[in-house]
Amino acid sequence: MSDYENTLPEKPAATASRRDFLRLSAIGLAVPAGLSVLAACKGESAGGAAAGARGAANGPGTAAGTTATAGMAHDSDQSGGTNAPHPATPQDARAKADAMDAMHEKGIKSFPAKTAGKGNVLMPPRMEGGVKVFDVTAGKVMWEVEPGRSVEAFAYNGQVPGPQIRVREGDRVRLNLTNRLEQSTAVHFHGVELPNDQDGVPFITQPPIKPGQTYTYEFTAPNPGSHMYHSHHNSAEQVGKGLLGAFIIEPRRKRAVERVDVDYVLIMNDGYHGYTFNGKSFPATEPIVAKLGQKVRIRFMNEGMMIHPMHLHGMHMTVIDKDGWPLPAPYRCDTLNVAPGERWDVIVNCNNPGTWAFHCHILPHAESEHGMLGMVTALVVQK
Ligand SMILES: [Cu+2]
Repeated sequence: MSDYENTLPEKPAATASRRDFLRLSAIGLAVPAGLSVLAACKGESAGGAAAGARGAANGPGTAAGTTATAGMAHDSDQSGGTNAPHPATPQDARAKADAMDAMHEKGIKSFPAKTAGKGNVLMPPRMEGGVKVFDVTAGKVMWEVEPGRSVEAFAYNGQVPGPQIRVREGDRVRLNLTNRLEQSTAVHFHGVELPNDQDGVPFITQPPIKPGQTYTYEFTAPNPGSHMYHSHHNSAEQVGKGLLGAFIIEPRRKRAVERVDVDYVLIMNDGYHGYTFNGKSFPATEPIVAKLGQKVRIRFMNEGMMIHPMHLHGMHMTVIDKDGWPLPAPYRCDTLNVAPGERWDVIVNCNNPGTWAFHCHILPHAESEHGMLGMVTALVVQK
């Protein structure tokens, strides 16, 4: 990052162009240690990142603190909201624009913000007589969704989403679920074609797992693909609060299209914790990082209750799998609707360097007048 900071003017010029704003925004994006962010955002295509910049292009600068923002949020000028014709003087408008822009900039520059706890961490199995064993405990925790906002969560092994489980087609798999919640639960393997008695639905295929009990699931991993595991008991609350995770069955033989450099699981939720990717809301979401020329596979999984059209800037996605099943004819898109329960696997050929906004395109899931929020992350393509 410091390489790019050196190239910055001390203050953005009052007549800064939208292109300048984009360049500055990209510099504010930090990535995990050892990685650097490209500042080479290419102008007009990063529209989402520039949303806050549109009102700031003209006129002399007047510094405005965040205290000036109350009027915007609550419409105290009775103008009918930010979309209505605004009666304010040009000076007032400029001050308000600056205040709004400052909030947007602050959010973007804090990305990726540090929070306590990380979910969706790959869980190595314990081998027991040739069986891959996963010991999972469901319990209540406090979970930091974004800096300073901690919520009650139901978590597998203390993580939201629960640990990422990967096995291979044909593996013998055992999952021991211990219930430390104050309500019963059960685990359903979503998308996995199991014998009926392993399906995890209380009163249909098994008794509920009561508080304090441990219950064992065991099966041979069948159809490969991007699947999920989650509670199937009082699930609006239990899944909404975090009892969910990725359950990936690797195929015995990979297709050529599956040979990728980065394999990323992106789980969406929209319940008790707000709009989240892998248990975190922007700016605490995690950027996806690749090098120029690399191939990234993204496995979208929607564990929420709403659709989320995922939109990638700068490059298209090639959709290869739906619910773990290879598509007969992969197709390209830049916006992919992911409905509750669905999994979609896409490949991104990272041929366009820069920091690219990557977000749900139901706009209130991604942005407010205070800046970006919720279902926003970035795909960083490093030169
Ligand atoms: Cu959405």
